[in-house]
Amino acid sequence: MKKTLLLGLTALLFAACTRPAGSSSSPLTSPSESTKETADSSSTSSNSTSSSSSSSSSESTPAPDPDEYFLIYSIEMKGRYGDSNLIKYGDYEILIDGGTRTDAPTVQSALSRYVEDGVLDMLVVSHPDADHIDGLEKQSTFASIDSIGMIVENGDTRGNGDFESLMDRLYPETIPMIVTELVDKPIQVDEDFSITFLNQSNYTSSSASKNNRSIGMLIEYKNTKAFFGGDMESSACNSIMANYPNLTSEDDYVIFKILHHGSNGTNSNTFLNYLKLDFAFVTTGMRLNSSNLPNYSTHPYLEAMKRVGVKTKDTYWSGINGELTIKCDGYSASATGQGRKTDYQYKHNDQILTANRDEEKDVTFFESKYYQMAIEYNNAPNYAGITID
Ligand SMILES: [Ca+2]
Repeated sequence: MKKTLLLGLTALLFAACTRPAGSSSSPLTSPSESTKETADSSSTSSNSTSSSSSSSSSESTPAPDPDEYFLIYSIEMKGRYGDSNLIKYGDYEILIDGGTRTDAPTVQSALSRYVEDGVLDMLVVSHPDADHIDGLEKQSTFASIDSIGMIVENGDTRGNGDFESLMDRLYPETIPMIVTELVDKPIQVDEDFSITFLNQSNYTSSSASKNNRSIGMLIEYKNTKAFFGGDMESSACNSIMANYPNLTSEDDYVIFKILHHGSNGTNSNTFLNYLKLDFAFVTTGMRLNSSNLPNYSTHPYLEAMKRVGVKTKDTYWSGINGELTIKCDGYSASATGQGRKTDYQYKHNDQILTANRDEEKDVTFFESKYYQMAIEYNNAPNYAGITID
């Protein structure tokens, strides 16, 4: 990526799109300061989930510094589908999407706990579908946020009027930017951490589906590249692959937010091969069937998750774990959950059982009873190498 432009351009961007309000939006203190508490609280339960995720680091890379990392919070969604993720690097936070209206209190809670300086440095709306933007249309969501450094939208006017008027009322000093103004101009938060908005042809296509106009972002930190693409479907994925033939390499540690809540119509083998992923997670509300059992024909679709599992068993879902904290030191990542807020049931030996929330706080998707049931009844591959006892 073009890291040469950066520091000066970033300063210009921030100066151009914001008028500072109250507290400063300037990045960064040391990430070790404000994230220490989370790191300490998560270190006691990372056990087996973190052990297998460092395989792709090359032998020549330096030993990771335990005080240097960034975090991704995959927020537990309760609404239909729903997508909201908060990224935190020191005092620099990026919120990507805000879930459904039902999810607004949960997103508000995450913002109040993790944006300790009251400055949300970047807010990205991947695309204005209800399950991504409605949670951002309630004033209460932003109760703890004094200012927003930067707002980025994809320019789609279908369904974002309420969001724009709320932002204009709450944060009139922050002028929303359209992603086409930002593509390929990395925002360098410090020498290690950068955000690049990726170019794809659908941003300017009025005939493209809303999903296919989703914003593509690459977050880079040391040896890690984390890809976020909202609800991108094949047209958008094809455009990304054409525009960035070498977006990642085998030497990178690649984190992937599974596209479109784990839709089966996207997350193709071609795209997964292209990304060379090492770690994956999906954000979507759990939609059980009428018997309170897993529904493998909705998000996240079993077939899509099976494709991801071929690439990495380090795959997580906040629907299983509850609010998920993904900690990445630049060379590998680990995940821990807070425990989900609702129950689901699963079938084993034709008995209906309730999955244990505490036991599933830190498990991978493939270790969960949700997936283990599919091994028994849907011939799903046993990626985790365990069986229901
Ligand atoms: Ca901040």
